[in-house]
Amino acid sequence: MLEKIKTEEATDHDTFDASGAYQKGDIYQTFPEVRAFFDGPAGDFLRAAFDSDFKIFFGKCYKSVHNPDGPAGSQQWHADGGPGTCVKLMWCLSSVTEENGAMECLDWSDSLRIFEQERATGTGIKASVTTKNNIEKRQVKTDFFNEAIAKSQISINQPTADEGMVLAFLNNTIHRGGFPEEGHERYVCIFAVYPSAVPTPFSSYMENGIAKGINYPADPAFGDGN
Ligand SMILES: O=C(O)CCC(=O)C(=O)O
Ligand SMILES: [Fe+2]
Repeated sequence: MLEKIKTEEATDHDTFDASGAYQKGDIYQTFPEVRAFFDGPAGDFLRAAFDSDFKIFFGKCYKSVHNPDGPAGSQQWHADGGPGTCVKLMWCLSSVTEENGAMECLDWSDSLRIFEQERATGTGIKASVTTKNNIEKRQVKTDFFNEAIAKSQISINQPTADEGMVLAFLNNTIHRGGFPEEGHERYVCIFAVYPSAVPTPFSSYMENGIAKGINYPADPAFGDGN
């Protein structure tokens, strides 16, 4: 899949959009590799982890490159804030190294401790009351996470590996994308998946794709019956 993308990139200069997202088609519809991933090992893993069927809320592919302005967005400490059952799967198409921005992740127990501190200090509430927009609100939380992580002894996990590594993490684990150094780049697919009461609607994915629509599903039965 990475070879195909790189071949495309060599002739096309708009394979990825300004945010780094692949924009030459829905990745489920475009890449048989993505379908095989869920038909095979990812599907087996998810059914075992959830002890149920699974469904895909969204999937995308993106390329991370060095940003001279410094870490931004998901490269800052955050939790995704979706329902607690949401698992993120990151499928690393390229190798991931500290230099090219391997993701960093806290243990769940450390994430919970920091959320407890956040609640005790009223940081989230203060941010909602005193700030005007979501970017500022996010920054207040990021500052709080930065400080909480810096002053504690908690360990930061940063798995690195050759291409093909798959990371699974609870969407509310505190994490951040690594920051690619100059001249380094990283290609990954990211999927948000949920447990499902009905078998995975693969044919609907093939028909409609798995691009992100809304931020979070309002209903655990989203997509059922398609
Ligand atoms: O690009 C990264 O490593 C971070 C990804 C991330 O924050 C997410 O998928 O929720
Ligand atoms: Fe995230």
